[in-house]
Amino acid sequence: APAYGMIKTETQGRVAVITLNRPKALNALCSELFHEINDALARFDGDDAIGAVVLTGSERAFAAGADIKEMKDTQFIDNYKANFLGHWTAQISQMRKPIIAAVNGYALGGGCELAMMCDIIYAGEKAVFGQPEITLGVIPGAGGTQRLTHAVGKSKAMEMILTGTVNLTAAEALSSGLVSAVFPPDKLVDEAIKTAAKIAAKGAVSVQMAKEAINQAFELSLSSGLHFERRLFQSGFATKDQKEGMAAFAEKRKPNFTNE
Ligand code: CO8
Repeated sequence: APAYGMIKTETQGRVAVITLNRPKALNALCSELFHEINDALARFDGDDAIGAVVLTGSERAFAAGADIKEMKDTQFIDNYKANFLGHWTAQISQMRKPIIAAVNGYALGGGCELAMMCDIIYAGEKAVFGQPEITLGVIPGAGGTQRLTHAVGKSKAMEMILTGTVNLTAAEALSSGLVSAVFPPDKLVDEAIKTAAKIAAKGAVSVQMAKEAINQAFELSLSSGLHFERRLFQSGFATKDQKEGMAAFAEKRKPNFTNE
């Protein structure tokens, strides 16, 4: 593995764990940090030995947003030409393998957006989700106005983003559907790894198809989405994993998926 300075990576069986490790700035997302996240994500997405990824931070902060000090003096023309934020988010948006965000502490601004780019979010009991960009004179720039609205509905998203100070606790994030489970802070990452391991033990092709189909629910009409799902479902019968999974059920044994 490459020598990273701002993240740590490890693998546990078929699960890869990426830990943001810029504690002095509460994991504020600077170019260097994002470059490392993207590099690790690309590496794990291309590694057949990995079936799912867990992305986490520290107990104090998942990430306190984009690095305000780094971007404060940048100009429109440079951000526009470099497609600022677009180039940061391309890799994570095109990941074929599932990513679970394990969020302890602050997930603010770009930190909340980074969590929402993941496929599943688990929260520690003290997690805080918020979009404070308006207090800095700007708006969310990496999906906050879109993904948060899908997750928690218009009124709550408006309240959070327009005030910049109405945040969600872990319990509120759970009841609004932004996260799917809440755990004690010290158990959070292990629980995320457990779920990731469960997913990584399934047939990788069906996992990838399922993720692709669910994501189309945000893009397509119902009939087009159902059509997309049905075609993928039908093509599943071209895989060895389908034959193996159904044979194993009929023979009352555990399937041995080969990801083909
Ligand atoms: N950028 C740069 N440095 C930061 C950031 C940040 N976003 N957040 C915290 N830090 C630094 C602080 O400056 C401080 O550094 P130093 O010790 O050198 O002064 C250190 O981290 C510790 O922070 P605090 O002393 O402030 O710690 P507190 O416990 O008092 O407060 C808070 C914690 C509430 C999280 C506070 O730090 C805070 O409000 N941070 C800023 C939160 C924010 O406004 N985030 C939004 C940023 S804008 C954004 O994200 C745009 C979207 C871009 C998309 C990104 C792509 C995915």
